[in-house]
Amino acid sequence: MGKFWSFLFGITMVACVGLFVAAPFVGWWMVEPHSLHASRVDNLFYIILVVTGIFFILTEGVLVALMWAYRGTPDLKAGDIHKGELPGFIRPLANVFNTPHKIEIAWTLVPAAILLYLGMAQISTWADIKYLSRMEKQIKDGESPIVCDVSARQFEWRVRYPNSARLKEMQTIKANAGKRDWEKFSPHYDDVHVVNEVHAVKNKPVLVHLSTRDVIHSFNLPHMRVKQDALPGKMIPVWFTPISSNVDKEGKELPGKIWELPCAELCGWGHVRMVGRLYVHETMDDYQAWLAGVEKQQRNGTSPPQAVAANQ
Ligand SMILES: [Cu+2]
Repeated sequence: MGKFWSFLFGITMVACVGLFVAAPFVGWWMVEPHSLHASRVDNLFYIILVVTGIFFILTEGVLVALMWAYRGTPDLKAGDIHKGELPGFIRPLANVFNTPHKIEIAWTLVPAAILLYLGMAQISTWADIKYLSRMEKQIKDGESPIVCDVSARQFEWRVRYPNSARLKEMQTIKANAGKRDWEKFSPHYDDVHVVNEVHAVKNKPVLVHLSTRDVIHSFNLPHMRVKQDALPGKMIPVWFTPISSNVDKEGKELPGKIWELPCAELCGWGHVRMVGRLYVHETMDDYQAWLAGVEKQQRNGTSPPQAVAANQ
């Protein structure tokens, strides 16, 4: 029985590490990144993974070794001093941190230093992804983002786009008007409404005005490394630039290129089926062709019933 616990903890540690090593090869890892800022988010993720991984192995290793060294033996009675030997690899550490006071200083200062580093390391990435003023700088002069309005509700994403005529108008406006433009482009009777579909163009910034009609939802585009909560009463700008497309000329998804938009906040009983799709068109012409198609459907009253409902 004495060896049982150190075996159990040892096997758990090896299994956890093994799972991380095997995950990328069996498709259990993160989805492929396809946006401009994705690699920066991934780098932060890997830094944290390495730090936590090293400390997980270190602390579990010490735990397992000590459980082994000081395992119970049948002749051990309560009050006996255990004859176990400190495992060799812990000895140098144990010689330095030989009082509870020193150990406590170490386990306070080391995590504090690491947390401080992680806090500092993410600042510029966070600012570039989340501060609206940075978005305006990232968009080149004379280029306007694809703008849409995503309003979440139990249990779907309702998306509103400016129609073709207004899109042309918007494309000529200086990009850094990003936020202010929205005042001008607030709901119009001829806007294009779709449900659970976000459309974008390769290498073109997308500016989503995110809101919710009921509870908190979370707008999550894993392939874009975008995740933002939609909060009641707030309109939150979200932006990203896709760097690859996933649909053909007809707007159909290429094989293996289904990019989902799941809700990442448990928002009620239908949460699991609250999944939209992201369609990134190769060119602006393809996007406009798609937009014109939906407009025509809406004019003729042949748009899908959901989209009609969204119009009301
Ligand atoms: Cu939701």
